Amino acid sequence: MTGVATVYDIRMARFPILESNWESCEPLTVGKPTPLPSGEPQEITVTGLEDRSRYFFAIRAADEVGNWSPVSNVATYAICEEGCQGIRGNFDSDLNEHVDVADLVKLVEYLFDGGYPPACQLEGNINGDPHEKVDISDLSFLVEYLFRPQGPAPPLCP
Ligand SMILES: [Ca+2]
Ligand SMILES: [Ca+2]
Repeated sequence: MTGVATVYDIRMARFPILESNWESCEPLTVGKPTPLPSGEPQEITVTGLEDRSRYFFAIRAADEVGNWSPVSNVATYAICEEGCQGIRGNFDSDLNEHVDVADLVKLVEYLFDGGYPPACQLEGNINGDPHEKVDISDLSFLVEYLFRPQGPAPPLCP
């Protein structure tokens, strides 16, 4: 909180970053800033991110004798260059555009367990409501589609 750190360790992952999975996150080295005094804004530009993906970023700092800070707050960023594809409902943004139980799991996590919205927001509005809301009516729509023979398919992407 005071002084100047000696070095940063900035990491990226496709999953939420925690102390426990820090070592499996990818270190960002290109353009990594040299620490400025505490409180000074700094930035790094990350390139080469893949479309239809959500990324997480966090940082740790160390002093001159190698005391590392805990993992920082975790920033997240989703890329959806191509937008919604095919029918809605590919909540987990899998590249095959399948709408299946994996999407149901992600939707339940998002609605009830602090999970993240889909990389492509429109994919989450599975029932295609005009307000583009993602809520429990999308959950019931998806359950009907997946488990009831007469359940209609999600509408096409706009
Ligand atoms: Ca999917
Ligand atoms: Ca909806």
